[in-house]
Amino acid sequence: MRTKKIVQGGISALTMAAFAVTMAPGSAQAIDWDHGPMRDGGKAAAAYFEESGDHVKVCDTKSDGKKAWVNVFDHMTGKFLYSLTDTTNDGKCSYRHASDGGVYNLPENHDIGFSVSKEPSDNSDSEYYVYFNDH
Ligand SMILES: [Ca+2]
Ligand SMILES: [Ca+2]
Repeated sequence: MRTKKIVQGGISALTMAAFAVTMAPGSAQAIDWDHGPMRDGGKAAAAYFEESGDHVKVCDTKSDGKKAWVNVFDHMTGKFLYSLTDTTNDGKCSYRHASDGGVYNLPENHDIGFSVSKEPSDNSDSEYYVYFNDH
């Protein structure tokens, strides 16, 4: 038991060190997220939404060999807009912004739906979130 505890402590310190290193470059983007983390039931994915600029972020939060996946919908029309995925649980995330144009420029004053899951072949834990995009 005693040995096991020491090993766990070592792993956790390493994880925290890796987290601190990856936080530094990310903070330069300084997006103030309105919503999130939006998680699937198994906590394998975490998605975020910032209405001003239509920023969407998804992070893989479980090393299970499956991608973190968010599908974005116009909840008022039911129209599917786009998918965003993050492949590995490495502290880095995937982003989309209104400045990417097209479907990534989300409709203003519409409810926006976010379906958060693992890759579609295994989305049994998917969760759905809706936010009104009014700024
Ligand atoms: Ca994963
Ligand atoms: Ca990642």
